[in-house]
Amino acid sequence: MKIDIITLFPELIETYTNNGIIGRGVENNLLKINYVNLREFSEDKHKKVDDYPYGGGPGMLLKPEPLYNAISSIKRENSYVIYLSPKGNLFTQQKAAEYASYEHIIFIVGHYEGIDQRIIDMFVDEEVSIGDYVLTSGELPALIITDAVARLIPGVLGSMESIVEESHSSNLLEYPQYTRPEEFMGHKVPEIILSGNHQKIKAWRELKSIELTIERRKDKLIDIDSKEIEKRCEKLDKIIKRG
Ligand code: 4HQ
Repeated sequence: MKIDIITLFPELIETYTNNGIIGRGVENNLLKINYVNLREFSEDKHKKVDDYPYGGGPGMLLKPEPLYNAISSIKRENSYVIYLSPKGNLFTQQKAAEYASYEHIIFIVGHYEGIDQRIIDMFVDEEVSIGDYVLTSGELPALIITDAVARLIPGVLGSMESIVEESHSSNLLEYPQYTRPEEFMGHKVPEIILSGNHQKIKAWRELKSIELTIERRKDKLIDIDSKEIEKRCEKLDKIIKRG
């Protein structure tokens, strides 16, 4: 997979993708991340890339011509063009999995008040938002999506980091985890975790995941019959309490 990021501040994001797990994935040729400096595509002698909005209003917009030139320089038959904006479709793990199968993703990173609508209408396949808050620019959203997508590319996560996301628990929040020492400032690790009984530990973890999801994120469970959840909890409870 190749990811192109059209931005005014390539150096701002390069540091992140050159390091850590993503950096290793790039080094191992599992994905390619390329930066396109929008300023280099300005036709203006002052390298101007922004202008005032027609009709008035606050802030500046990115002009269409440099964006068109930048997109044209990299767009291929199989490119998927994403514009980051709070108006977009909400980015989720499901979307990350979908994007991970694409051959080429182009991110258009806006600044100021955004970009000329005609670029969105003519060249953008999807407007995507990372959440309901307003940022100063699209660099962080592009990085966040790149990060979530990259870790799903086979081989990017090493055996140390890789977690097999079991289909039945993928919609649940993660269970609590503990490491040494057994007792920390008077607080003990739950006994069952130390029991060595893997079946019981597995059941306890799933039960904790379900409880936590009901407590914090009921919205993740709307597609599941609450009777089914109840039955599952009873079954897990029986395993945990078995003699
Ligand atoms: N932006 N999810 C870029 C966002 C945003 C978001 C605000 C996008 C500023 C220029 N992007 N514009 N939330 O807050 O993706």
